[in-house]
Amino acid sequence: VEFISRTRANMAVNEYGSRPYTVFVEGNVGSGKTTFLEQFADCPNVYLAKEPVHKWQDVRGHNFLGLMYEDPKRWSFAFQSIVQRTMLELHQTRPKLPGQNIKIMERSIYSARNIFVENLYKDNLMAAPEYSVLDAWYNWLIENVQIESDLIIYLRTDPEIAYQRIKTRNRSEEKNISLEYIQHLHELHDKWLNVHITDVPKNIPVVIVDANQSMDLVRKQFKGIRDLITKNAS
Ligand code: DCP
Repeated sequence: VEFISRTRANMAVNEYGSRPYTVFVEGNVGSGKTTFLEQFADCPNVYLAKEPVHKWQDVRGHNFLGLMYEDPKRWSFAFQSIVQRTMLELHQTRPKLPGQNIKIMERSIYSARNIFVENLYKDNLMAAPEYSVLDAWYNWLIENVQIESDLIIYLRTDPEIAYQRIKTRNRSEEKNISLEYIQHLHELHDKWLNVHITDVPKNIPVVIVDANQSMDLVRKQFKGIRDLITKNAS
């Protein structure tokens, strides 16, 4: 685990009804975000805000995740519009139970925009006019809606390893995903969270986890992060 910076961000009182200590878990497709989140499933003080992939797979009967991978030029704009909206909803969601003073979110509106939308546009899979619509919405949202955030955890994997995991898990929509696509997503994650060429929103501290090892070993690193989150939130 490597600490890039560790300034304590704008903290509020952490009691039910007030702002929770908010963590975003970021990393490539197949980096292990779901496994990371699972370790907190039994923590009474943690509210898990999981990425709503199932919602993208069924929007009034339409599987937009599938459509996007089948024909990205036709569907990536519609798909990313849905993602942006559902991510915003997740940012607005408050812990459901008393005592949940920590909120851990899978991804954020920031990675939707800076990684996925950016990548689709750069790879000519999204047209410039469509990109500008999403960008205008995004800019308006981050200016006008308070996106609470205290820490980013970056599960960093080699693209080859993420690719292998995607193949192994065999999510039907992802069957034609290419290694090149995963490499591009990796480069954008790294620019954003590793070398900070792209701004990290509000200078949130970033913890980088080497998520290349087997999930058992990665889980061991998680313990340190778990302690860090608990300590920061108390
Ligand atoms: N996706 C996308 N655009 C976004 C967010 C996600 O195209 N803005 C796609 C990529 C994946 C699927 O949605 O095909 C789920 O992506 P994630 O990487 O967020 O989730 P995983 O389940 O792949 O994460 P992990 O394997 O790390 O648990």
